[in-house]
Amino acid sequence: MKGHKDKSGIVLDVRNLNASARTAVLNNYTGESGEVAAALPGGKLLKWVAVSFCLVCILQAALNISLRLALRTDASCKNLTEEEDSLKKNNDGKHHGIKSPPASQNNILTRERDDLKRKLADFASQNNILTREIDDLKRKLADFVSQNNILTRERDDLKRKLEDFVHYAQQGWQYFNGSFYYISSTKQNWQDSRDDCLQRGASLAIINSKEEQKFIRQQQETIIWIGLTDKETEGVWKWVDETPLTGSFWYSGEPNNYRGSDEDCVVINYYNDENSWNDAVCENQNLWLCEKKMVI
Ligand code: MMA
Ligand code: CA
Repeated sequence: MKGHKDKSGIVLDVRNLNASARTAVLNNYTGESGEVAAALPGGKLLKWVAVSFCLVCILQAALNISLRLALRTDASCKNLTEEEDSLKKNNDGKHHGIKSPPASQNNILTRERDDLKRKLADFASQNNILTREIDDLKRKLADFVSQNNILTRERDDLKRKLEDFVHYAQQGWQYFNGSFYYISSTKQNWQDSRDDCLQRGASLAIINSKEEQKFIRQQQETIIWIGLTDKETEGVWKWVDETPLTGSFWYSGEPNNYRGSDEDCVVINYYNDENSWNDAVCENQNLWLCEKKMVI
């Protein structure tokens, strides 16, 4: 066999190569001295081919592994996404009623609905009770307000009465059985005396009982006008408050219109006697007795 031997001793047959390939091979295998190597370096080429082949194989293997891994990851990702979507749908359905719930879910909802219905009924009944209670309280409040108004009026009334008591007591009036009495320190005719008592918020004394008659006689030391007159109709005696005379304490022989004089006004004259009244001329000047009835 005719061929070229390279440094490793491998024989490279170039006879079957075409002209250009042969030239290339031979150029590659030119010696250090520039002359064409008698034996072509076929061993080195083979080595490179083998190495290249190995590299290609390794690359192929790496590619395979990468592709497999990529595919597997892609598949598992797809699985996970599907699973996630399914869970999402399920969850959305629960909350928004998009998806009809399973039977157990339906039972729970029915129970919840019934519970809420019962609670609503309870609330309605409780509401009725509270409404009645509110109405009751409103009525009670109105009663309290009205009672309060009555008590306020009573308090104000008592206040005024107390103020009256203080006022008359401080002015030196004497209190007896529901009335204050005052004997003047100056003398006037009957009409002026009457007017003076009115100005003091009182009237000339009106005597309605033995006790009152006795009390007045004990207070006086002289003749005093009282609130009895027959000025309007002779012989018809009337108190200044327009009430007629029922019980009287005329002194013996009175009233007498003494010797034809017009005696129309009454004085307590004979104060040592229980029957102490005398009819006298109204223009006479006398002390007078005012009475202020205190309504308790
Ligand atoms: C006085 C006078 C009269 C009374 C007689 C009684 C003198 O007049 O007070 O009114 O009736 O006394 O004697
Ligand atoms: Ca008389």
